[in-house]
Amino acid sequence: MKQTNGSFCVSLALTAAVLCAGMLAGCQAPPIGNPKIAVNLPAERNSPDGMVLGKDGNMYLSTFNFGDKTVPGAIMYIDKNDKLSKFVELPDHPDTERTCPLGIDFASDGNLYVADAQAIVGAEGAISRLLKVTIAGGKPVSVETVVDGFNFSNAVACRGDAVYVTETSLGIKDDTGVHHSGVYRFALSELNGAKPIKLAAEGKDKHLIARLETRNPDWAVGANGMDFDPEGNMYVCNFGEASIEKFKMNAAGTKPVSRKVFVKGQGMLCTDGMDYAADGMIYVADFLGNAVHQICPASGKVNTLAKNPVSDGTDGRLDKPSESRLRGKKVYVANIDIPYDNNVVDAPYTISVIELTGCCKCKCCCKCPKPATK
Ligand SMILES: [Ca+2]
Ligand SMILES: [Ca+2]
Repeated sequence: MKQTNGSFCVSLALTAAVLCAGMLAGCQAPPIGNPKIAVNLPAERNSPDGMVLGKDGNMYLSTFNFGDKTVPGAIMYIDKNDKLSKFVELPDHPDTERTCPLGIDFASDGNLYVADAQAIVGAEGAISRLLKVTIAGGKPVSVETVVDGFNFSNAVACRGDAVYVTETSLGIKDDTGVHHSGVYRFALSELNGAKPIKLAAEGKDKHLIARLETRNPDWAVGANGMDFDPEGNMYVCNFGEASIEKFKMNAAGTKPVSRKVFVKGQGMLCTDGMDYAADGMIYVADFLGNAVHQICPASGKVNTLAKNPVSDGTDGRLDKPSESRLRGKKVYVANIDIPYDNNVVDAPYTISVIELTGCCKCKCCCKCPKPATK
């Protein structure tokens, strides 16, 4: 954004120097789309991230507080009327006395699995975790650590009898400028709170089923958002490459049999949280671009639904979005609003919503016109 704004200012200066001077805000690109505020978060829950639509119709949401570790990480839920309630608080990590929940998903056992990414607040060592929230009768009954030893657990996606977790850094030292990350797969039957799996370091663990490489000197951030399509293909965001990689899996879903870069760039500056949604489209949050994109799985065409200069979140403006998930015709966007990429953590703290109008699919998928937003 800096370069874009800078060049725009230079061209303005050549033709209208007086007008440009002192009007830096006027040099910013105009917003795309018109997101609104779906939920105003309480100030202490100022870092929202992972979301998943429950079978009960509620949108479940992970939250923590980047700057105040005394606020417990928690899973909240947004009901059909966009009312926010607490589902469960998460137990602190014994070393850091905090939890930093990012990706979440429900598995076929009915329980909720949560990535506790200690690394996002700068915790050192492989102490990030996978937590299991056991649910009975729709209520949380316990929270346990089931996998320990991630460098940076991030997205969680469940399919069949397994939980898949992206590892944003494998902790492999590489002097060639390549950042290594990957995807772990755990069978539900392996996950036991009484005896958590302890991952082997540097990508040597047997649960690692895919490796990704990122070559971005500014953003050495690898595997991030992840989801599956109805056929069982696995899509993984490669954050620093601004790409999504598609993995065709074997019949059992235990490992990929082929892979390709499915989409890259096209206005995306990075790929963060991702949803292969019920309308057959992919939604991806672009933290660096401060945008939300819709991608057609058939063509790989990127349609930017919303984008605005980094903001405080007023009126639903995007404020460092990290996840976007569809419910009905609405795309819910978590504005994680953490102090990276020149962002200022600032009130309000919000979940934005983008209302889709018309058909959700693009021309390559059906006969409907290009999707529009209002
Ligand atoms: Ca904000
Ligand atoms: Ca902000």
